[in-house]
Amino acid sequence: VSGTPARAATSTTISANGNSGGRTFDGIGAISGGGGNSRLLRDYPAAQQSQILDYLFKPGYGADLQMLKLEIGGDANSTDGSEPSIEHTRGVVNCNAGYEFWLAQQAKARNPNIAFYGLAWAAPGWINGGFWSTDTINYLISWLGCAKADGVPVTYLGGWNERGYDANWYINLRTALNNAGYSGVKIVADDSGWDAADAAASNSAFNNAVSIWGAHYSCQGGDGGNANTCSSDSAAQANGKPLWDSEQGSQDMNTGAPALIRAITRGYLDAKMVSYFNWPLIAAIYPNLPYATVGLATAGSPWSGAYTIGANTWATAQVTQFTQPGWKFLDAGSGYLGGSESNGTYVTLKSTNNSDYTTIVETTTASAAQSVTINVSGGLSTGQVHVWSTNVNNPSSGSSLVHAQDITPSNGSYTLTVQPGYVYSITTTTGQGKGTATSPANAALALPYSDNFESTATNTEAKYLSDMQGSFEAQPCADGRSGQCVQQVTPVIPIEWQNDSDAFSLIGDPTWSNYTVKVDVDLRQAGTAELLGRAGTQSRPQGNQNLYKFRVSNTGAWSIVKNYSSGSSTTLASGTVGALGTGSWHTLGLTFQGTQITATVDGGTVSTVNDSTFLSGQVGIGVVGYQTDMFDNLTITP
Ligand code: 147
Repeated sequence: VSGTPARAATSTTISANGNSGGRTFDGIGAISGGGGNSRLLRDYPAAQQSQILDYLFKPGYGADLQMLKLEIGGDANSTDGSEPSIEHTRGVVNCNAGYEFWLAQQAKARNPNIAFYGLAWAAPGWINGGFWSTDTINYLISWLGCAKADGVPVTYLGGWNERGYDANWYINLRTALNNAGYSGVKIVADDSGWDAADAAASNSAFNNAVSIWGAHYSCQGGDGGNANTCSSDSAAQANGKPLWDSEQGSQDMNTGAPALIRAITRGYLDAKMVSYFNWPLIAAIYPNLPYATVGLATAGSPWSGAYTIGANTWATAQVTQFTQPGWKFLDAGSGYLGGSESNGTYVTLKSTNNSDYTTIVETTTASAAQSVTINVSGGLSTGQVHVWSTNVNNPSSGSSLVHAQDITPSNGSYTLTVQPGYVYSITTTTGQGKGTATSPANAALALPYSDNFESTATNTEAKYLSDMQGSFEAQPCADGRSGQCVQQVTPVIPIEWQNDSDAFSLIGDPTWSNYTVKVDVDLRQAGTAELLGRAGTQSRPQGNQNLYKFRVSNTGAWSIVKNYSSGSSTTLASGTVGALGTGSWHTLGLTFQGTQITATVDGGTVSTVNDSTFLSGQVGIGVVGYQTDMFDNLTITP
């Protein structure tokens, strides 16, 4: 037999020595926020909602997250939506706002040890002095009060997502937290890069105020990239406080799994980072929004209950189900297979009982099988080890979180073979497991669909309605109408994180094609309201979306506008109807039939235009600016 002689397999000896030094592991988390990404999970049918939550949080079932970062909603778009603030107007606090506290309660019910971390992307516009102000500090303390009242113990608090730092603000935040009874809340700075840690070297007051240095996308590649290597800087490593990869990911739930596991192991090896937060937790968003398959799972179909658990869930489980926050990395048991990054990496962590340990080996960059020998010493258990594996390079449900083998060490030593493209967890612990719940089939939302908002509680969001900018919440109807309406309740432009747009909210199935959408509107101030139809692909920022807008103002001025995801727009028709005035109810309508678009006010046709650009899409309501207009009786009929 002739051919290429086989290369000698790489072999690596790992020293699992309980006496080795290393940093403390703080845990693996994910981010619900930055934002709007968990929105539709709230409206899932109870059975599937519970299954999805189990896959994310239930110990021994799925991702088994050890931490959860929550967006502190600021009424402005933070990527895939606008999360509601607890305080739309100064002094009026509603601790039931939005879905983050609900999500945290669900996480805590499944894992009482999960740790919570709050971070703001945007903030309400009543705040004086910009984000780095005393108003914001007081606002964050109000949010902590809501968290406490809602049974969500918050351990970590950040500043402003990816907007750098103001050292004096963090110093003042520390003092204010202490004075308000939150001395146990640890400050993370600055959810951007490592500059804050560098500055702390020559600013002891700042250094004393901060407990953790959290930087974003410290592993190469970031948004859609590979994360082959990670970095922090020497000042951050010399500082002594924990270093966190406080946001990383932005990867498809399946193809992102190799980068996810690399960021965890190489985050420690290359950058001494002891925590990893995946962005985002879940893509519970409409499929026409950006990042619709990015997260640990997807849940974009609340009417059908369909969901998908991604390989990112199983890559996460390979760490979370085999460790606990507070365990220690063992530096002697952590490194590159065969001394080279191209073969893969391994980290070893020991339990707080100084006996159990887990070695995580990833071979995502390897091209051949390798041999790994583990020598156990320094008081660690020499008992049987259990080997679990996930094929992350070519994921399938059958090859995810598989209990592959059990090995009994001989004289504290054992050898196993690892295949390329995998993550292995080699552990003395038990209790791991893989959930078995399955998703129903996906289906479109059937028409006709309507909501008169009567069953929506005051200050909460209407079913399926997903805010993109501003905040739309149920309120008792005004101006002579009884019952519940939906009101745009963000009265002034927020302190934004992403660019401004009109305040608007989307609902429905992107596959809807020919339909009539109607909504009653009450202009509460002078200005223009919008009815949106055939809303399709959205790109960033949120105003860049393929859709048609029917705009009508209190003066009666109207227009039909075609808006593109590129950001450009064209007015298809415009004119004037009888003045709508303010403080009275009117009905706006849009009918799409093939290429014909008909706009109506109070049942009378205002205009018919022909346009063939967008042939299907969702509906939406909005205002041009931030008026607190009211909407009622949304109907979509085929
Ligand atoms: C992050 C934001 O913090 C998230 O809210 C979300 O918008 C996410 C989408 O990818 O983006 O910001 C990033 C900042 C830096 C990188 C990637 C995302 N990066 O350098 O690759």
